Amino acid sequence: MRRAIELAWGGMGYASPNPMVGAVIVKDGRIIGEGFHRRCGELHAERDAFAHLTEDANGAEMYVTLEPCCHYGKQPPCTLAVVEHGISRVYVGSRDPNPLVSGKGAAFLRENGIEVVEDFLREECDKLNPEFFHFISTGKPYVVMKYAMTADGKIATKTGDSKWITGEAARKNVHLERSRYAAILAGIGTVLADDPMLNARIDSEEKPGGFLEGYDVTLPDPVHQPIRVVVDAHLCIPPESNLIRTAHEYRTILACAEAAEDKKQKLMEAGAEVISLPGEDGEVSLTKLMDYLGENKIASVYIEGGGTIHEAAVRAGIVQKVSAYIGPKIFGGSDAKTPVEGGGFAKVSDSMQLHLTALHQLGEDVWLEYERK
Ligand code: AOF
Ligand code: ZN
Repeated sequence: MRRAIELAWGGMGYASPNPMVGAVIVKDGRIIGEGFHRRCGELHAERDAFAHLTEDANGAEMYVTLEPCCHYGKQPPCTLAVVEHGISRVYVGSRDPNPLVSGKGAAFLRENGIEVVEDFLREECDKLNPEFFHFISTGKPYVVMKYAMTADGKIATKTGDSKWITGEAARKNVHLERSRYAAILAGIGTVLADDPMLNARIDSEEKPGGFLEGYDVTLPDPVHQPIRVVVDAHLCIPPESNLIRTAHEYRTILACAEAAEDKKQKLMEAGAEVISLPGEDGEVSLTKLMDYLGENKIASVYIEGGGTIHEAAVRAGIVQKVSAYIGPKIFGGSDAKTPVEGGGFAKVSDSMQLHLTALHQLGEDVWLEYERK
């Protein structure tokens, strides 16, 4: 099953909005087939493993990180292939919350005389797909709020200088995270200040390290690039910015509140998609934006704010996970920005409550992962 997990990561980014899934077929203690779900719309992991068999699978066992599907979607049911190949026992990691599958896949296998062992390394398998689990049950993207701060909780000095707060290993891990999620979102403040590319810069040839340390993963080549989403109420983004210059190359969505038609037209000609989603306060409604992204099958969003956009996301209640990096520096200064600005909560009892799910050391930096309670 560990091998199946490693294979599953090979679909990082591309499998979305489907889950990442890996499968391994074992006969007499030997691996005779391996597969994974490479890209949404393509073969599921089980059928990919059957397509790579080195010998007949009759009587063999299968390890699969997610309950095999039993419905016709873009692909035919995996359960049929498992039965047809004469598999005797299936070890299943995660359960599939998709109502078309949930429990029915395992039941179908059992009805056909196959032994099914469920919840096998489930916790580890579940770590592959929190985005999918959230998206399939809510129709909304899984939102991750990311920031890098100093040991005294600042994301820039009082003059706005922020390069760099964390070291090389932490920044590599950020590029892995960018490649994992379907979209990356920033506010216009960040775009004007940093002129970022918001792409994933990873060498697929290298062992990925970071959150994949300890796994023998081959990343897709080229790695997946996230869709770039900019929250820009009045369309102030400069046409000569890195994001707009490369909007034909990487899908770029500009969410505005209200904007002049000629500005809109110009940015669309440059390759950006422009949508108007005004909230009651004249700003962009993040709630409407998440609805829009969900309807467009964009299943996860990595927010690399700005304290302003982070505060808006926290206030809108859309954040499912926090990814916090802490660098070994002190900036000080009451005017130096912090990860979540705005008005803030008045009472501890009203604040956003988190579960610490992981704590890693990356070089001299600390990386904390939290889930919303
Ligand atoms: C599996 N193995 O590798 C994956 C599964 O539209 P489709 O046909 O690709 O089906 C998508 C659904 O199938 C998805 O929502 C999830 O429930 C399941 N994904 N199942 O047996 C796989 N990727
Ligand atoms: Zn399937």
